[in-house]
Amino acid sequence: MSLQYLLNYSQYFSESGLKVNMAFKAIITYGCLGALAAAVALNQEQTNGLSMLGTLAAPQVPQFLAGSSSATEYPWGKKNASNAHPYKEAPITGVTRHYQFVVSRAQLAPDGYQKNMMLVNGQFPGPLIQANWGDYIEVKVTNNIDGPEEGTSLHWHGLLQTATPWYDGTPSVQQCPIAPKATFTYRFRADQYGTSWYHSHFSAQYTDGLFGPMIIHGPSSCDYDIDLGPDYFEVVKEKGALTLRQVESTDQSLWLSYSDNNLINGKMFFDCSTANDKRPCTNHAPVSKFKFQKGKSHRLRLINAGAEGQQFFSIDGHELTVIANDFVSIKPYKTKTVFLGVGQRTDVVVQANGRAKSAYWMRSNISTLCNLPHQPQALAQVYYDGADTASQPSSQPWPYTDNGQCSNDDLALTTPTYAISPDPHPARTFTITLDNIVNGTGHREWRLNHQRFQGDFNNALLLQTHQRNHTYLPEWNVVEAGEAKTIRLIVNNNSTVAHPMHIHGHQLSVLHEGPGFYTNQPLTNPSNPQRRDTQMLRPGGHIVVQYEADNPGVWPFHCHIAWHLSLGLYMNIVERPDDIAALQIPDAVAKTCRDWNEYTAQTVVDQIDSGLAVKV
Ligand SMILES: *[C@@H]1O[C@H](CO)[C@@H](O)[C@H](O)[C@H]1NC(C)=O
Ligand SMILES: *[C@@H]1O[C@H](CO)[C@@H](O)[C@H](O)[C@H]1NC(C)=O
Ligand SMILES: *[C@@H]1O[C@H](CO)[C@@H](O)[C@H](O)[C@H]1NC(C)=O
Ligand SMILES: *[C@@H]1O[C@H](CO)[C@@H](O)[C@H](O)[C@H]1NC(C)=O
Ligand SMILES: *[C@@H]1O[C@H](CO)[C@@H](O)[C@H](O)[C@H]1NC(C)=O
Ligand SMILES: CC(=O)N[C@H]1CO[C@H](CO)[C@@H](O)[C@@H]1O
Ligand SMILES: [Cu+2]
Repeated sequence: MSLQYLLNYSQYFSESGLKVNMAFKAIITYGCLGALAAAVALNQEQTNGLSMLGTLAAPQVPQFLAGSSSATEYPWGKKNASNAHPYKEAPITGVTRHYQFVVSRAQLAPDGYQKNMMLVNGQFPGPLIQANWGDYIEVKVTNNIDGPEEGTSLHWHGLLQTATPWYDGTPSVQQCPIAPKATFTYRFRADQYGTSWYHSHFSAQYTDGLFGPMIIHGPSSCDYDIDLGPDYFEVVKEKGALTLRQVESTDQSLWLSYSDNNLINGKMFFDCSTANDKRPCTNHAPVSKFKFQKGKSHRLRLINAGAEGQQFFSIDGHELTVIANDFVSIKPYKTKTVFLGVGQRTDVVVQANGRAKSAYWMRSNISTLCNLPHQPQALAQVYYDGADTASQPSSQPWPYTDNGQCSNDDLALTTPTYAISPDPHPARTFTITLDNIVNGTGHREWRLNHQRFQGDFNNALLLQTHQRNHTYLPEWNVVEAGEAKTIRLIVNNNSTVAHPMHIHGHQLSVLHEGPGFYTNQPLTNPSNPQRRDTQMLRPGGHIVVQYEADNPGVWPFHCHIAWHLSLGLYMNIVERPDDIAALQIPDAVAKTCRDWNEYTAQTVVDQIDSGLAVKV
């Protein structure tokens, strides 16, 4: 670690009001990276339950699934990444992919430190959902969470849910939580193609491991030989969630939340000497391993599934060709490092042109200028065919300096392969301030549009709007866009922290981003701007995003950092209420509310956060 690095790090803490000496904690944890010696390692079941992800035995992903056409012909025929509208021209395949998910508690030690987790089918990360573009996906979710019981709800990140806005999976918005012992079946179209993930949208659950990858096979802007499948990073808090005392405190050093480790595909090691309780811990958890075939090109599907943590991803000695951001195919460009905020995905193709039979480190570093990690560095090992997979790589990282902007790659670099020109005169423009205040009773609040969000699990906004009932409590933070055809959001960040802003039900055309509040600067690539479902908002900066209101529903727009979401950084946008009233919503959706109301009539549910992220 260079001196420069350390100085920047300290400076960040001073700016956010933290004690500078906290920066030195990171140095201690860094020491443990040197201790990556071969030693008694935990087995796969102890670290990841029934998942094989992160091992050399993890199955490769095919280019598409058989079922709707012959095995040699693409199910999407001659549609490609530049000639077919990516949201409106999904092929009609007539195929449904069925999944059965049982959600339950478990104890695993992904990085050596035993954690109470919540899993799908006993796997961490959860099972891979795969479909071809245009297929339907049907997921039957059974809530077996017990000891104690809890509700649950799954969100299919980035999918548009066109014509099925009730299956988006946000409790208090499109449904009530799935009650303990109850089952709810989601059925929605694979309406876009590329890489994404699903995760619980109920309180603490996704930070406890309740998430998994979702791959939708479709055209690609670049050919490749081998699909290595999902490549996750996520941060974990080993030392337990924030206490209520911490949340209520106005002392930032108590209130800001540290992450404790950073994992790739659910694996990393941990320095047990930093643990502060007596749960079982070993320093020798294995890291993820990947196979490369010399001379072949490999597609990696990067997913930032973290609770916080903007990440820099790289592979020593290998360049990355970026081919997609979120569900959007882009014109390929080369880079050594790619930046992902929480909730974002980037697909890269890597040419295996390293030395035969050699090994390299794959790295995902949390930006220490933009986040508060105790241990920012995640490592994984890449082995060429014939390499000794018991040996450690000795490769060196690309030189890299974090500029501390906490922003995605320059918008001018990222051009979608299918151009969509947003209307220069949107019907509605909402200018929204994002800020962070201490309220009248001394509580910390994260706010969008001057309001902290707090959901009501016993009510679903889509269902009440369907009844033409537009009486919304202020804390539900509802913005009514009426029948407007295009919606522009200008978000000014009046806080010193970066936020990955995510929308449901749409892709955002990102028309501008930068430092300071927006002052009508000319738009970037106005005829074909970058589109994505999650866009970084810099500290003190702004984003200008726009979408076509072609999807009647109640759509969340929120920061994807779990601790911020938990303290209210969230709003709902009601889109085309007249069309919502005409929707034919299956009764199973309203039944989630009847079941939840019945359950909560007998049990007191302790909902002390916004309901949507971290239980504090
Ligand atoms: C997509 O197909 C069109 C023909 O419809 C062709 O001109 C174009 O080069 C193709 N683009 C890609 C990225 O394959
Ligand atoms: C990741 O961290 C390592 C160790 O601090 C550093 O050498 C490397 O340059 C970093 N890479 C990126 C892309 O941030
Ligand atoms: C401040 O926030 C807390 C926690 O959200 C809430 O319980 C309290 O009512 C708020 N106080 C005011 C004055 O809004
Ligand atoms: C409308 O919704 C509000 C909030 O959920 C509820 O309190 C009220 O009873 C509803 N009104 C009618 C007429 O159902
Ligand atoms: C931003 O926050 C500062 C206090 O930190 C406040 O004085 C200012 O009015 C805020 N600006 C906006 C646009 O809300
Ligand atoms: C975080 C940030 O940039 N805050 C600034 C927001 O704007 C006000 C003026 O309206 C400045 O005083 C803050 O420093
Ligand atoms: Cu945030």
